[in-house]
Amino acid sequence: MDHGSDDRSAITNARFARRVVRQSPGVSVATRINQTGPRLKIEPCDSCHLRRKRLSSHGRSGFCSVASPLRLSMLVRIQPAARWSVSEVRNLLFAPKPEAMALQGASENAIASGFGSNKNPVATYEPDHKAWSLSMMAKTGCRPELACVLFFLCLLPQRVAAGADRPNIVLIMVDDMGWSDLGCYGGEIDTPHIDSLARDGLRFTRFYNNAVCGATRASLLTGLYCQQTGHRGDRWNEPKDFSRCVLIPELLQANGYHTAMVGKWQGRDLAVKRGFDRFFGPNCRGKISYWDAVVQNDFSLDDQPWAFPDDFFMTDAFNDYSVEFLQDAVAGEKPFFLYVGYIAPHWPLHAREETIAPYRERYRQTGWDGWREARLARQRELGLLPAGATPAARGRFVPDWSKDPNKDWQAERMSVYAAQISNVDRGVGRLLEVLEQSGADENTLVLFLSDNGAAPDGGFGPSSSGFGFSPQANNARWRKDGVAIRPGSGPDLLPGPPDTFSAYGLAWALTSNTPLRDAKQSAYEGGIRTPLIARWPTVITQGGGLTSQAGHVMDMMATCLDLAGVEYPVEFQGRRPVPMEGRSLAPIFRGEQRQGHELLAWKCARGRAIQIGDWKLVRPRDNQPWELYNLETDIGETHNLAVDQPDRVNRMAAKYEAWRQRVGAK
Ligand SMILES: [Ca+2]
Repeated sequence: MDHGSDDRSAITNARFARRVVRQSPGVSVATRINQTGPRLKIEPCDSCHLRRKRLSSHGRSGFCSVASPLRLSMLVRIQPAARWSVSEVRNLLFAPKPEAMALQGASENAIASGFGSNKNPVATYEPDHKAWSLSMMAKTGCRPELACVLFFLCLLPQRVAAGADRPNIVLIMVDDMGWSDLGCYGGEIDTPHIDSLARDGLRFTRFYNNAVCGATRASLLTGLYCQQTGHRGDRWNEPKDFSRCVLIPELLQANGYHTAMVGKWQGRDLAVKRGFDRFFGPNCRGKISYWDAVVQNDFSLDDQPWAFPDDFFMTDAFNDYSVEFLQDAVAGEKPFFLYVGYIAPHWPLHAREETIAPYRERYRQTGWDGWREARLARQRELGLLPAGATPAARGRFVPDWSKDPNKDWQAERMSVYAAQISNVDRGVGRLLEVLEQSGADENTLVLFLSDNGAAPDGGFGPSSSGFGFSPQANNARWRKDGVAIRPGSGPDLLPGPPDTFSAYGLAWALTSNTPLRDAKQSAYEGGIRTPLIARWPTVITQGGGLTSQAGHVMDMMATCLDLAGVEYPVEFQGRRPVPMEGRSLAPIFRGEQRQGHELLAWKCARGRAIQIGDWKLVRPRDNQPWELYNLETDIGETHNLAVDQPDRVNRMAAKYEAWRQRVGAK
């Protein structure tokens, strides 16, 4: 590759930005520049041209470190096809920091300089070349590559930020849903709209949460391990004051996004005090009902208490407000971020009869054993379970379906659970309809995931008590209307209606999590692995794909900031947030191999774990030894290799300990 040849030697801005990302852990840069707007090319500087050096002499940063240790320059070429005028580009390049910059003249020959007192980058538009020449003096003692990276970091995010076409983001998270409940992950539950996201988008097969509601939400919203936010990691609903961190909506709101949330909120402040322009949902501090107002779950609409209508059903209300907020958002001028935090299919098993009915025969005829086998077969067909990969062993204590004496009741439990997911699916369908009708769908990233694996609660057989309700208890204290809950569940007390409170139990939960081991709150994969579907027609152009690149809910912050062209702040509204841990998923959306996390680690309610590549070290309880698995061949964590590979165990255990101390995990 010769520097003298414009096209062959130039590197695109997006490639450069990706290099920056690779070299600057924790820093995210918008890299969609090659998708829309003017296309920029960074070309070798004059010195390089003179010396006819090869591009590789620019080192890893792509900048010249040969010509001079202090003077750096580059040519930014605006493609002739660009639809923005030169002055618009100049404004995009330099508008972000007007106070630090002197713009001299307004013509196309303008020279812009400034960007702080210690560096003096100069940008000159060269009409003959239809290009901006950028040069700067690096600060003495500063690595020139680094200086240039910093310089361009000033430019890139705001360039995109000022554009009119930053993507909208719709982030949908369900609660306690298993890995394979969705049709597109091998399940038998009817989820046509969610499946359509997969058909048009990308499914992740190794994406992780924190095994429980509160811990996952803490990571999701902040880009940090939950312990770094002050959350212990093992409590579903520990209050989060977020004083050590900053939230996605806060940063997007401060950078020109319209932000809205519907659903489960667990913060100390109202959501509208933490970055959301609009909010509907409960501040969830206790067990909830889908049918009624209950204690410890006050609902708000924005900053006002919300009065329950007579025909309230929670998932329907979430669907209605999501649609309303989305309709407002697509009608507005700003790009938007909509976060829908469904509580379904979390227990209690509440659903409308017409939603349950279609499932009854399905689960009466085939139980947890049969559906587990069917899911495994479907997963092999879909490529979700690679040939040779071992699924989890069948739960040791799980009763044999064929011998279960209460099949109709068992089937009813799973039918209500399935109905809850169907209800979410209908809401997703309505949201997609709004996006499509408004034309916003092309440049809207829709993400769908679950906050933890399927929940094991509910027992294997009928009961007369549970979840704090029992024949001896005062069961009328929970609902605000004072109607008592009938405690327990069984053939004579089927789940679903407003005066019941039950869950579907471990047997069904393990089928929901097929082919993974264990369930919610566990550090085995059944606790921490979630489906993640990403649909973004502008960027993910080949639908139906799968990626096995690993990611974590804390990557959502980096992803949102990357796409919005926003830098993670050192200081925000008086807070100095812990540096971001997450990494942008955008390269994966583009079909690239991203530089992933060196490791991922967990301290869950039940167990702790660390993953490095395909290797996973997991300790199911603190008084039990480490177990070692290779997830590539053993997705079900069936064959413990710890005894065979003591060195690997020791190395990974040491890394776990270093991680634990670094993030402050117990
Ligand atoms: Ca949950």
